Amino acid sequence: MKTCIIGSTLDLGAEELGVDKGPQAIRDRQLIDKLRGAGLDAVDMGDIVSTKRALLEPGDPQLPYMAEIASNCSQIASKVETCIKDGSKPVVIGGDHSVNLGAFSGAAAATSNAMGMIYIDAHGDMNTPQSSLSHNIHGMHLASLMGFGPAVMTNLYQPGTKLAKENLVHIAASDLDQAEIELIKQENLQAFTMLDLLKDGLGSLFSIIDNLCKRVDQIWVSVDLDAIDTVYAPGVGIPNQGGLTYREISAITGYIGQNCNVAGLDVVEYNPNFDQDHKTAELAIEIIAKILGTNYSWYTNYMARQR
Ligand SMILES: [Mn+2]
Repeated sequence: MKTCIIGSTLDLGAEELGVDKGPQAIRDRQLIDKLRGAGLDAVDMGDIVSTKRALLEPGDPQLPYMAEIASNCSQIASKVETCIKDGSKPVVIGGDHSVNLGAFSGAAAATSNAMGMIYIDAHGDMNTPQSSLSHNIHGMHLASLMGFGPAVMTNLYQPGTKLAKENLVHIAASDLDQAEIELIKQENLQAFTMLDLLKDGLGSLFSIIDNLCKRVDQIWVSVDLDAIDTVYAPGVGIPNQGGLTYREISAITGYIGQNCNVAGLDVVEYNPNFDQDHKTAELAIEIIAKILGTNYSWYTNYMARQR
């Protein structure tokens, strides 16, 4: 299967932390070789480089650095659209989570059919400039893909809503803001929280994933590494002490890869400054390979080296 790797150094949607170094740090763990070893025909398309924060004016305090974020996201969208139209699966590596605005917009543009999204994140990313306390754009873009937010976001790349709200499944939320809780309730959005996972188990989640994957033609998967417990994924901006275990994230991503028609994915918020022994980067590679339908794991990687 052809796979194109698209990096983005965008960090302007978050606090200045180091996620701009994410794509290169993941490449440095032999990303391309490992994906090829798993049977994927991976091609590195390079990075979409964002202008450094120090060289920019923040602009509108409600939407800081929006112009540069929109520019980077539009370039991501264009590459993602081309990649899908070429019969390949794009993998967008962030950068902060606002890269998902570009990635999903490009994926939606590549197909006239309904595109669903499975969104794995400790946070909702469903604020608007009015409701956001931090005003960081990486906390707003998911709402904007569903049409809630300022026109500069909702009409990015192409005018109009990119994601029908019934085609979202949000997984692993533990830290939702009040405005996000209200939006989920009011719009009847599907959110399977950490509490739901503890209460109902993975079986219930898999039924929800099955329903979505049967209903739409293709699925985009977005993985914020901060959904994963800090024991397994320390290399993120917001460490999560109650996040998904290795067993859970590998089961969920494996299930998606085996049971859904995945159009592409993004893996975001990797911060090499906080990683320990590269374990978050290695996990990111495993997540990518699993969502693309391979059985990649430490074990299969080890066995491949024995041949
Ligand atoms: Mn996020």
